[in-house]
Amino acid sequence: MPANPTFLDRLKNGSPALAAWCGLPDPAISALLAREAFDAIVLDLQHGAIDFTPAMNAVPLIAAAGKPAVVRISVGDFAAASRCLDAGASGVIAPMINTLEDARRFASFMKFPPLGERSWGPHGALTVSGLQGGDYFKAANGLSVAFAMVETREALGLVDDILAIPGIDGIFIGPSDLSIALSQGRHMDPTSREVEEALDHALSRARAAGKIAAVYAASGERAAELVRRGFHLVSIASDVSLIRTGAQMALKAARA
Ligand code: 3PY
Ligand code: MG
Repeated sequence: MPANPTFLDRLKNGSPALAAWCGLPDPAISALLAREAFDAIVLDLQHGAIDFTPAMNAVPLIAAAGKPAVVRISVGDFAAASRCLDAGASGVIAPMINTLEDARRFASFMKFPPLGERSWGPHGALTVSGLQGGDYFKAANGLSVAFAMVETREALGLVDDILAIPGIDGIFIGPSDLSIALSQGRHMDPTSREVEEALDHALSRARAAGKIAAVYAASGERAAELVRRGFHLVSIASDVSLIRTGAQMALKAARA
């Protein structure tokens, strides 16, 4: 690995990365989790209660802890992907990528020409990266990791073609939505047999394409299992569930 590895180098060549998953609206929460031993912090703008401005305020706080910030944008809000990068995010996760057109549009907002069509304005990113404009421009496409979410039957069917798009660095699998899709709306079970098979398939296709395979895990135990299977990046639980689990454990101990 290079002496100053980018987030992409780290994911490709380092040990599997574990990310915290944050949706609570105060940037202090993601800043606090960034000081724990997580390798990255995800800010969830799709389902989290955190809005765009506090999420962008969290990015430099996460960077100050030496950790990459990764933002999950809302469905189809590809223009927000460029703004997250402008603020200094190291990666963006785009949910519900169901067509090649979705994937191409997402990639185009993530990468500067000639790869994509990102426009210039990296105000926070210059501070976070410590680079001057011209140097940032040269490095930027390698500094911003584009994750296309695979969480529907359509995306699973197109996984090789999504992975083949030059500006897409990897896939991020959403096992809950995938379970709803694969069961045709019959259940939500992120560890169902069909989901497990789909996870193995998508993981092996990403590895064959030389791209990143990332996935959401509801618990530390599930994250350990997914790391063992070979995922490069696994996000764990959420800030909400970490608070609830901590509270339940403390109360259980106090009442024992
Ligand atoms: C899913 O499991 O569907 C996700 O999007 C992960 O949060
Ligand atoms: Mg989902």
